[in-house]
Amino acid sequence: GPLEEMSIPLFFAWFLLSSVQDKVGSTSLDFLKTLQTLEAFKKHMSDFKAEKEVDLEQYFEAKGVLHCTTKFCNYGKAEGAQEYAQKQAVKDFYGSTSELSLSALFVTPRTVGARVSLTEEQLLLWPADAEKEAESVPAAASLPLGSRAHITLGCAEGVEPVQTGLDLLEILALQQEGQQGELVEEMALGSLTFYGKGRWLLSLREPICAPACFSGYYT
Ligand code: ACK
Repeated sequence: GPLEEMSIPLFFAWFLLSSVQDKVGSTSLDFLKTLQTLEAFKKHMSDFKAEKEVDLEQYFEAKGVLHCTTKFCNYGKAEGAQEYAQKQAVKDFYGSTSELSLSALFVTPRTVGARVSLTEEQLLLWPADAEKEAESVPAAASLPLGSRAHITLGCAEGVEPVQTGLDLLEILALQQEGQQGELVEEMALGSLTFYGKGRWLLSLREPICAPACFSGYYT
């Protein structure tokens, strides 16, 4: 009935605890600030369809509370939403806190995000078809489970946050095809690689550990 349908959230996710929201947000801003000072970035600025200098801090807009989506349910209307909400692991872990490992930061002309490397236990909450559902990135179907796991840190004007995971999959698919990208620079935070078309990936030397609570988002 309608009451049962209403109990399925817009999406399930790990929500970063407030103590680390600011830390992750400022690490992301520092990265954008540094990136746009690099000559290598300036050289490829036209990928961002900016005529002169692009101010990445202005270019990307934050999208609310930082989280790592496991399943977009659209209140039960999305494919597989009911089945997901009824999974035993979802019930067991609902409301529990675990530590997300942020292993890379990435920037494209559409989004800025963090890659999340899930543990075996966290993968119990990962939908089996999350990577296959990324129709715009066909090669993603053969990537390991959990490859799409990310935190959206910002979106360009007119870009929906669902794009962040697709941008990450695109980069990982290139890596899988053997495209190593162009190692641009060793930064304090880690090594920066360019994959063409405005796609930049910073592999963090020390992953950022972010405690997060698994829950549903309703409003
Ligand atoms: O940044 P995100 O992971 O991308 O978090 C938001 C959240 O759900 C609420 O919109 C994600 N999202 C939206 N649509 C989809 C979709 N079709 N598949 C997977 N994730 C989605 C969005």
